[in-house]
Amino acid sequence: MGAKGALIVFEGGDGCGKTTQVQLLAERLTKHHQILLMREPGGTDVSEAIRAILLNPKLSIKPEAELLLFAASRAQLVRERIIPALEAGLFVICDRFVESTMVYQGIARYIDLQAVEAVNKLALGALVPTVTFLLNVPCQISRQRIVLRNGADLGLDRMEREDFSFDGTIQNGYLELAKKYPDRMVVVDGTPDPKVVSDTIWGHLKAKGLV
Ligand code: Z5A
Repeated sequence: MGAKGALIVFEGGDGCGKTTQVQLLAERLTKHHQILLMREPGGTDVSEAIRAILLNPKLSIKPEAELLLFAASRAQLVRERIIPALEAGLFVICDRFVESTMVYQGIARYIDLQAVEAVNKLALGALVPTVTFLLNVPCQISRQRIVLRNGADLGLDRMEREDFSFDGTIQNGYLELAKKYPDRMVVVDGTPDPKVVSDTIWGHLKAKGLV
């Protein structure tokens, strides 16, 4: 594909601190590189329209349809934004990516993982993330963070209303994936102060020669 930049992905359950870490990394990286921040699902007009469908609590979406909607959003994002940015030498930081689909649609929704991988591959083409950070936070702590952030009524979206979001399924699913793919995923303890987590991530990027 000839990309010159790097694709840095943040993964983890709801409230694990991805968005916080994306912002902190962006502040540091921007002193060294041109960057592009993306979130999934979203990031293009088409992908944001799909996001609105996917997170709408009024809709009941079948698991296979959900999988394909996430993949459609990603296929558009990859081709319209990510690949051109990488080819222009930018560092792209993405809040969620293919591992979210493996865990939420594959593990939590019980869709055959090989089918999920095949769909992910179609959405990605030849693109491979440079590094994926998994922010590991126990689900009780993530839930407390969401309660603190959203207030007692939670204001949950369609995915956050699912039992699996805060019962350990997602956290354990991610840890299983990280064991299976140690070359592409780096597990980071997401429980300390955000600045400490950010320093750990920076250390990994340094060790990989990316910063
Ligand atoms: N989904 C899927 O099923 N399949 C897919 O392929 C993809 C996604 C791509 C997207 O929701 C949903 O789509 C998601 C998975 C599914 N749903 N679920 N359930 P989203 O984008 O709206 O939400 P999210 O990705 O789950 O992010 P979030 O809820 O906003 O959480 P976060 O970004 O990980 O955390 P945060 O916003 O940085 O932090 C949460 C709070 O904790 C906030 O108040 C922070 O100030 C606080 N925080 C952060 N870090 C710390 C530390 N270190 N200590 C203490 N407090 C902290």
